[in-house]
Amino acid sequence: MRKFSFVFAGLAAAAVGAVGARGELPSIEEALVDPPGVPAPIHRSRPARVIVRLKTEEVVREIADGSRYDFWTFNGSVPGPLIRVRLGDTVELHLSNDASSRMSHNIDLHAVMGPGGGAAVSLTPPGHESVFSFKAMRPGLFIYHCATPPVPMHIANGMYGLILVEPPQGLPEVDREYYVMQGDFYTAEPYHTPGQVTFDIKKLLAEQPTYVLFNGREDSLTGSRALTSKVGETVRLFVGDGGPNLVSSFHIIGQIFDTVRVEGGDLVNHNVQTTLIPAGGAAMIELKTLVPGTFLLVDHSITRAFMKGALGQLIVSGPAAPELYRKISGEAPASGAASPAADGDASARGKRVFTQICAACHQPDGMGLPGAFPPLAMSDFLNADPRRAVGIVLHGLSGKITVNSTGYESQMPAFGRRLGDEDIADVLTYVLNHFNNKGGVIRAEDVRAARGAQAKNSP
Ligand code: HEC
Ligand SMILES: [Cu+2]
Repeated sequence: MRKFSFVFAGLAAAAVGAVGARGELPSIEEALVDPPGVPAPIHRSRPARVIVRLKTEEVVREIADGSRYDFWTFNGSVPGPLIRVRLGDTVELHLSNDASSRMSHNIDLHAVMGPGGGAAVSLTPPGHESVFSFKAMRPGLFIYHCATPPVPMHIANGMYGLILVEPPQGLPEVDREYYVMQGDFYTAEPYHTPGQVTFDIKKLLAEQPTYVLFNGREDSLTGSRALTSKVGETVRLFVGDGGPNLVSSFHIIGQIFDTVRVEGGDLVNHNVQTTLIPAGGAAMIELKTLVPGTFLLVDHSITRAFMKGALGQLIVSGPAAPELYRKISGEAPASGAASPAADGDASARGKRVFTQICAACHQPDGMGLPGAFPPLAMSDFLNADPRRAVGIVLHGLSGKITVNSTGYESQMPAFGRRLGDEDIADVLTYVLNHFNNKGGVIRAEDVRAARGAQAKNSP
């Protein structure tokens, strides 16, 4: 971050030199970046005229692996880019609407003091542009969103983002900054239905979302797209909630927030486990990552995290810190000659994946729930063909199946993107060697091979 700031300070200085024809204020063109990225901190001692260009675009994108949705966006991403200005800046906002759009769009920024937060002067038909300016008169982290009727629909389709108004002295320096926004999505089709899925007004009215997501897509912040940090570094998260309906009980499993700028304003709280983020509100969160590992970002209205997609990862790398966190003893590794009893790591990982993911549906005791989730305990279906289970975890399962003489016709989501080969191998090995199942080993190679076979078969 330090290196970055230096470069940015140089650029800003160059731009400040170029005082525009408008007079007093020097003009700066804001360089926007895609989420979860954030523009570099501002190192300016004076206000400027900051030119921000946003373009509304209606784009078809994946909402989850294999499910596509027609998003309405600012600059093609959900959320739109984070805008970063300084207190006292005059922001000149250029809102263009792509010629291919079907809808008119506008923008309401909560950082604006003026009718509609700018919406009153920015309604823009497809192929047109509106320009207005406002002075950033209060510091803080603010939402922006489209406010074109029907407002809830424009927001539900992804039209929101954040604008940060830095105080003159800037924010405390940190090693990393990230940008995360929660939103709720309403599709006519059930969670994880493959193919094109469509907006559902009835679910919107009932405030019963199909998906609750960070950054507009399930798994937008997991695996290779996870947020990262190193042991000993400080991380700042700019977290917003676009809604349209749900508030977020934002939490990171295994972390404590050192500092929360509550609701994005001046109130500073410390040592916070879960912070409430209103729909149409935000929070600035700072934490120091002290222990290596994978930490899950969740809405702690936890059904949303494990069954509607509100799950991200912060992966912290670096040396173990046994003085802060270590295992002293635990249950014996999986029993049975065929189990990887020697590999305590694999067994622990298998159990962890089961607890964090599978238990939500199949229940902690593996017994399932009548009429909804089949048992993994003593499952004749599983034991008949353990390798088939690799494909089930990778790609999900739907349609009628019979487990221990009971029929189920439900849907299991795919975990092929969220879980790595080892995770899947270990969780299945764990399940096969617990809950009175028959034992057996699934190896990471088996999972890799199953992924490869799928890739060859799909068009
Ligand atoms: C969101 C709920 C959900 C989660 C989470 C989930 N499953 Fe399932 N699973 C189901 C449903 C529902 C079915 C039955 C699908 C059907 O009816 O076609 C199923 C079926 C199965 C089956 C085959 C049936 C049986 O009972 O043997 C296996 C094996 C299985 N799941 C393993 C797992 C594993 C391992 C995990 C964790 C990585 C997991 N599931 C996570 C919902 C879930
Ligand atoms: Cu709109």
